[in-house]
Amino acid sequence: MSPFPPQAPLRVRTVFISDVHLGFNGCRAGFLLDFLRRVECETLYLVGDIIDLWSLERSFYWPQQHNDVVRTVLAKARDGTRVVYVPGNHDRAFRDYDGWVLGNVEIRREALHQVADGRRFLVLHGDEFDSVIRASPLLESLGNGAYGFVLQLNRWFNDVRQRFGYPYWSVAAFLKHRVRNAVGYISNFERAVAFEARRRGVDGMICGHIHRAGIAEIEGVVYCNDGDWVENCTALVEDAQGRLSLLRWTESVEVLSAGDACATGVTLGHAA
Ligand SMILES: [Mn+2]
Repeated sequence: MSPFPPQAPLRVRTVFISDVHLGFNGCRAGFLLDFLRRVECETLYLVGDIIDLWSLERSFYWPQQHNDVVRTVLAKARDGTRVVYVPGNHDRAFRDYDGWVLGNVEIRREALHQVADGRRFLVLHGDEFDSVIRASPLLESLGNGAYGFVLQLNRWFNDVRQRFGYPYWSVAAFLKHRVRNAVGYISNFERAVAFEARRRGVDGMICGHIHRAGIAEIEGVVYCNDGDWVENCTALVEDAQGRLSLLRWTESVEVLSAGDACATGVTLGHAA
């Protein structure tokens, strides 16, 4: 059941969406178009994997609705909405344009967003944490004698980080921090994100990538994942007071998580 009147615009301060995968036939562009046409915001963050260049390379697929999504976003940018595009791994090529403004859309490798109540959130796609997460099951099976492996991983990981202009981050220290919790991929991802948020001295992190929407407070920082428009059709929105909520926008609208103070994370669907 929709908590909003059917035709009224939804007015929020900020909208975060990611993992739209335009150019991939799994994209739920119709629902997204409906959402974009109904929502009014000061700032729209596109948190990566907006255009699926990997899929387009395999086979070209670009229906009218996907074009309409692009046009709707560009129209918002033209009409005064600040649009910030933080590319992901499926649209990695756009990372080369860090700092550029194309069609009123700001392209950023990552962004810092201050919510209305003053808290600062780092906005990035989330594939930055893949290497750490893939390593963890290996590490668990290797047990204590795995230092050589960890150091090699550390070297490789930091080579990648350096390429993207990140400072050094000790994988070993991170693994030590989390290895006690033998938990699944999602939890590892959330913890990696939270660890990075603390390391960077921000109040929280807003990301996508794993196609699993959620808001959770993890060891003093707020983890927000805006989900995706392939399976879950979710958006993260900030209201005028700086509260962050998750919406699922399909034929109906559900508030999955209202206000980010909640300690219970909302999770949906599977990682992708
Ligand atoms: Mn991704």
